[in-house]
Amino acid sequence: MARDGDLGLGVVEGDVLLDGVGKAAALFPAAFLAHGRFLWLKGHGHKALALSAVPLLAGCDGALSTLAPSGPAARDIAMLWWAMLIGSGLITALVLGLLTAAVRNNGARRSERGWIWGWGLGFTGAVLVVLLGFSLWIGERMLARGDDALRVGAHAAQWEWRFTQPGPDGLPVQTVDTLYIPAGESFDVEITAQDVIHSFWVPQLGGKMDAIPGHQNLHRLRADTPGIYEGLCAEFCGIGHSFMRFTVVAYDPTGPIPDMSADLIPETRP
Ligand SMILES: [Cu+2]
Repeated sequence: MARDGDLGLGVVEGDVLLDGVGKAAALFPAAFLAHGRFLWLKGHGHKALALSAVPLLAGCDGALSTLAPSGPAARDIAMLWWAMLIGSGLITALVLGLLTAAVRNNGARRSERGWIWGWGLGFTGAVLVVLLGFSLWIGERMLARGDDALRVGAHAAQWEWRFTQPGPDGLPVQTVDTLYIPAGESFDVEITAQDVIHSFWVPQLGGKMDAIPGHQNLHRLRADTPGIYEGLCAEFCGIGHSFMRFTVVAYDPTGPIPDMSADLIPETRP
């Protein structure tokens, strides 16, 4: 049987990479303009381009944005995302430069060997190795460490999330679609599912982790500050998939545990 987190590591990395590539393709170069890194560009055309970035960048903030991290795992993912955006931007610039040079070359022949082995294989391979190493390093940092961190449960079923966490008297209580955790402390989520594969995701706290029937994945997270964090199922799991939203309530651990009565699962319910 796979060790806890083994399967999840691959899931996290795959999602991080795919999300990064997709968002990089969608936002570059507009993101750089709006973040003021290439403000030497002058002229009305560039102003129009910068203005066009505004609606795109509106998606960079908000409760479900990976670019508004509120915990160490989410910060690592955001850092990887920015690294991939910058890297893909530089490679795009390189390819466009080579394309321009080829068009201006007027048919003069050059050695193909250096291009194929140097740029085609060497450069591409180096970029992929660096990105793979970076994503593995970040994925490793997200694994549960086997220490005495608080453990909570997340059980996915069509179409709700059932959470288990310490209640006001310290005993475990089950809630539906709301998870209560102390802010500023690392905690591990034991994630599993009842029927089909779902995926636990709180974008502001960390990456995605699959919820698999008959298997338990551990996911280490932390919320830096008290607040309300939005979560959702990130794996299409059937016709009610869009209903599988949930809330993470991070409370001040120096104060009382909040009242959970509105979210408790009735004992009469199967
Ligand atoms: Cu789903």
